[in-house]
Amino acid sequence: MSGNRTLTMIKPDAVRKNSIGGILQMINEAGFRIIAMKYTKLSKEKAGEFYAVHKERPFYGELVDFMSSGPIVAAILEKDNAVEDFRKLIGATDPSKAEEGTIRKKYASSIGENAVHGSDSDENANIESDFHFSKLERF
Ligand code: 3AN
Repeated sequence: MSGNRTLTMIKPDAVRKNSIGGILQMINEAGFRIIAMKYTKLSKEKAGEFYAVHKERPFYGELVDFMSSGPIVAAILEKDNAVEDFRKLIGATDPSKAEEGTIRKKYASSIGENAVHGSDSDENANIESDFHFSKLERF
């Protein structure tokens, strides 16, 4: 059975462009409820830890530098079938391939600076939620 929670981050590029409000509106209008949320900044070390699964990829260094380049918004979102439905809402990793009506189509500028993160499995949603939030920060 698929789970009902996912973890998102509004990335530094979208925060710099003042897109937090627009992105949160799209998330709420798509039927996701916010369970936890914080405005924070990842150190290089924490960004490296978050993306450790991509350690061997050629873009890992770039990704860690970018994700620690400015503040982000992290949030846990709730909805039936959350992981899959949120991946649909954010659109393809490469914004030039993202469908009309998706967050990345509207707010992302490149494959590296692509505005939002969404967990890719229920297991990772749990791991990533625990990375950002204690149990007491969830409502
Ligand atoms: P997604 O975020 O759609 O799950 P992943 O898991 O393949 O995509 O990649 C994680 C993150 O790594 C992406 N959000 C993006 O910021 C970055 N990334 C992926 N592919 C590239 C690439 N070819 N060049 C630079 N950054 C990339």
